[in-house]
Amino acid sequence: MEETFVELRGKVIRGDRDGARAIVDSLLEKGTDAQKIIGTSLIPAMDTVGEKFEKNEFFLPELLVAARAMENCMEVLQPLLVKGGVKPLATAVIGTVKGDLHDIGKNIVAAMLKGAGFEIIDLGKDVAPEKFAAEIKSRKPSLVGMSALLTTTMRAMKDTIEVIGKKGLRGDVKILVGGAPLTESYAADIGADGYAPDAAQAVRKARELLGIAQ
Ligand code: B1M
Repeated sequence: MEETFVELRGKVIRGDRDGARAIVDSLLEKGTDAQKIIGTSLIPAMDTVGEKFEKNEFFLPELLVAARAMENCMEVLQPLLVKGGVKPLATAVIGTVKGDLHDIGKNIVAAMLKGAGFEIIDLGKDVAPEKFAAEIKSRKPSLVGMSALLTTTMRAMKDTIEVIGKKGLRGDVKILVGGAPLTESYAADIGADGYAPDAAQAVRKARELLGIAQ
């Protein structure tokens, strides 16, 4: 089994989308848990791709094909993170902030929150502060989730929180932030209510912020 996870990691790193998907399909047929596949193979593959990019061993095209291979796997895995038929615990608006096109992690967080019983309004990526504010006004969520993967776009979270405040909506929602470059202290500095380093902890934090029993 370990060999299969290593093989899957390699296929995602090389951007072999069909090969990667075939392994995921066969792992699922054997009853392997979707979260285990994501955590053991797909996320480590993306970390390796990021490291190679930093070392100039990979360039943007390699980053893109690896991301497409991961997305091709997530197409079948994501629905499995979501259990249907439960009455929503609360509504959450979620998006990747302005200027940032990374959405793989945000999609996992959204799927896990959905799986935990949240109704999710996913605004996608490159979401302007005004869009977050408009959605809070019209959809009245209890939680807003923001994701950023670039050090240059972390600042957009602060801008978004400020715009939400200026529109008089800050008291209506709890704000949860996450993404690889973020830290607990950065989240506190920009006035977010909570930070989570990964999807499982995002669910835990979301429930905690809204006072929903764990
Ligand atoms: Co880009 N990229 N990228 N990239 N990319 C990174 C982030 C980078 C770290 C790579 C590197 O240099 N090592 C680097 C950022 C450096 C920095 O800012 N410090 C980088 C760069 C530089 C860039 C470009 C600028 C490259 C260029 O054009 N020269 C460019 C920017 C485009 C833009 O956004 N404007 C760019 C583009 C891209 C692609 C489009 C090719 C592609 C994204 C495709 C997509 O998302 N649809 C891409 C990819 C794939 C990556 C890496 C390799 C992988 C990201 C990923 O999907 N990880 C990444 C390196 C890395 O992260 N190791 C890299 C897997 C994912 C499951 O993890 O997103 O961290 P992650 O999500 C986690 C947690 O962070 C957390 O939970 C998730 C699940 O556990 N989390 C939350 C995330 N959101 C949360 C929200 C929460 C709570 C938790 O609450 C609401």
